[in-house]
Amino acid sequence: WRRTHYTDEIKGEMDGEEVTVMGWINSIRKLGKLVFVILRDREGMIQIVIPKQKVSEEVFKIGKSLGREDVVAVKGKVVANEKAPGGCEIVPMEIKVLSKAHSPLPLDPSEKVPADLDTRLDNRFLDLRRPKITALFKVKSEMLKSVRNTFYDEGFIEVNTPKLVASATEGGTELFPLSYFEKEAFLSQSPQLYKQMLMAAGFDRVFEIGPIFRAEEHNTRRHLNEAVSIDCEMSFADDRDAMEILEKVVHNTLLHLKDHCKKELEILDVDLKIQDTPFPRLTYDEVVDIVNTKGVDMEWGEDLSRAGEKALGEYMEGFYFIINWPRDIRPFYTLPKEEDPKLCKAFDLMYRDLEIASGAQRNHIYDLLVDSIKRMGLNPESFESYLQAFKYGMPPHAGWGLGAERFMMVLGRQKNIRECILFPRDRHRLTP
Ligand code: ATP
Ligand code: AMO
Repeated sequence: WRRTHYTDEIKGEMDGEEVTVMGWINSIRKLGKLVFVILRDREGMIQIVIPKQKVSEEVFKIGKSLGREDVVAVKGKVVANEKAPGGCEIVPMEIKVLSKAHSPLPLDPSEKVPADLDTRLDNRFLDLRRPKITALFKVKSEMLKSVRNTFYDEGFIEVNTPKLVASATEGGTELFPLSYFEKEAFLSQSPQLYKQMLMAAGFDRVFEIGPIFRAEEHNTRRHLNEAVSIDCEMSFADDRDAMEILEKVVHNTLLHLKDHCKKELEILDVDLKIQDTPFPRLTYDEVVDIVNTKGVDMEWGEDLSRAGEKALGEYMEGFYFIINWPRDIRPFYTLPKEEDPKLCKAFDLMYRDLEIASGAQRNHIYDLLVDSIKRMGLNPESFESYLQAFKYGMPPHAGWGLGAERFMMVLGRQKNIRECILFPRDRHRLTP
């Protein structure tokens, strides 16, 4: 047996054609001499109608024995029928049960019975069968494809850097330690140091799409302990160049999804708005003003609090950048502004109240970088192999990291980041 069609490829015009479909029993209605089955596969659903008089005794017997979520192959004839959902159905010549499903089901993939998020995640493989959930991951796949395409079009090379590392990059508190033979090691929080070293290697423009691990203690709706980061780094470039690439990546993704994910966006009930570039740029000073005006206390030099982000989100629509950040609240690798060394060349990309990316022009001068590391209370010795790369010819460079799941929260209008990853890792969840 070989599958000839996905369910969504079968149309009324194919009346009389023989097809073979494979999938799950989404629902089943057994009337005396008639069995109605809705068969589901990745692309949709189709009705299989099994009338006792029109099929063999064997087929009718199998039809009667089917249960929800059994996996079956159906070989049959397409019948155009206005009463059938989608305008056509299949009358089977043969049915093969490929696997029986136990009952009762721990979760109802047919979406009739709602379940809470924990139950859904505990039974994620069943949850993922639901068309709304499948749709989100198809959109994620197209998002990643579009992001890659933009990078390739812009002359970036795709790279893979180590995930077992010896030091922190984004501040020391969020690391997962592990033992690496006789040494201590960590799971990588960010490809930061490696993507910069590849600038010293002369790779000019690199990108990486890979996992990052952060030991966030708290459960929030926008933090995961394992996430996917879309990272890039570019040489002979400054913060503005990096922001332009980020705008292109976002803008092209919106266009791509609008074009290639019509069905999925409809299932998700998302009406994507294509926002023109350039995106607005707010300075950090403006942000402090806005947040305070909205009644949330924020002193100059503080990071945005959650309340601050929310206040800002009420004020700003769509995507926007925050630029001109105070140097002291950004990582050591950020380049201070020459004209005002209290500030630095860092930026965040926001969508309303959600940070989806951060980046910066980097500090590429060895002595300044060592000073910065010390200034942050870190020990330059623990960055020795990274610092070496700045001694023998390091071009000026800039880059950013965009959280794939945060981006998906925006694109798929999801309120909880756990929805945007297949098997989330959070404070309490390590299985499945
Ligand atoms: P970055 O690492 O660049 O800061 P991020 O998106 O993780 O990126 P954070 O600054 O960590 O941003 O978080 C943004 C807001 O969320 C801040 O107000 C911070 O106080 C709050 N926050 C961060 N981590 C947690 C957490 N684990 N639990 C609750 N709130 C958090
Ligand atoms: P940052 O720490 O801001 O910057 O991370 C970049 C982006 O990654 C996403 N992100 C997360 N998503 C889900 N769960 C988390 N716990 C989590 N932590 C981060 C966010 C965030 O904006 N090295 C720099 C990037 C650079 O400058 O190139 C960095 O890691 O979307």
